[in-house]
Amino acid sequence: NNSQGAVLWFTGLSGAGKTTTAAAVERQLRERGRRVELLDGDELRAGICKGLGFSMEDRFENVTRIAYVANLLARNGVDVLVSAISPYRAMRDYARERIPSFVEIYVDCPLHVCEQRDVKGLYAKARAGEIGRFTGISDPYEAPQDPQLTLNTASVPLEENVRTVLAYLDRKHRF
Ligand code: GGZ
Repeated sequence: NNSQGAVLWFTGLSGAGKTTTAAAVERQLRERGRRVELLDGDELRAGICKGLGFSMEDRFENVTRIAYVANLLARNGVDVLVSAISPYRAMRDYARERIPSFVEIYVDCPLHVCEQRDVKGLYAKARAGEIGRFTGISDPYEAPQDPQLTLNTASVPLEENVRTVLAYLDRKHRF
């Protein structure tokens, strides 16, 4: 169906490369003339998800709001790239059930690599106990069991992962 946009749902640990990969895919889709929106969990937490913390309930609420907006956009023909840890299987199942064009993309990167990167210094703070409930350290991450795509960002270059996503869309959504 061409009128429905795809929702590419990037899930994975903090620092795994969800936003970097999604942003690179976004650029490629724009170049192909598609209308695209990137919904980034971390950014939306300053906007429509303001005030939410990192308890299980708040993370569910966060993902519920993101899924709602993603679905609105997708049904109007916009491709949506979601970048959110979305650590629980149940919350991703919730999004999948509501979004017909949902594509689960597991951004797979070993914890120790994310921790070495520690782009924002959050892992160090989590290890020091300065941030509680930090995903992968003191809070769970349930890896997808049957994602449409798995992108390994520790061993595969960004460009190759982008090509994998685009090839998938060509195959399944006839972009
Ligand atoms: C996980 C946290 C936490 C805790 C702050 N646990 O890598 P980042 O920094 O830029 O993105 C992470 C972001 C997580 O927001 P999400 O909306 O993606 O999470 S969820 O889907 O679970 O609702 C991280 C930062 O916020 N961050 N504290 N305790 N990540």
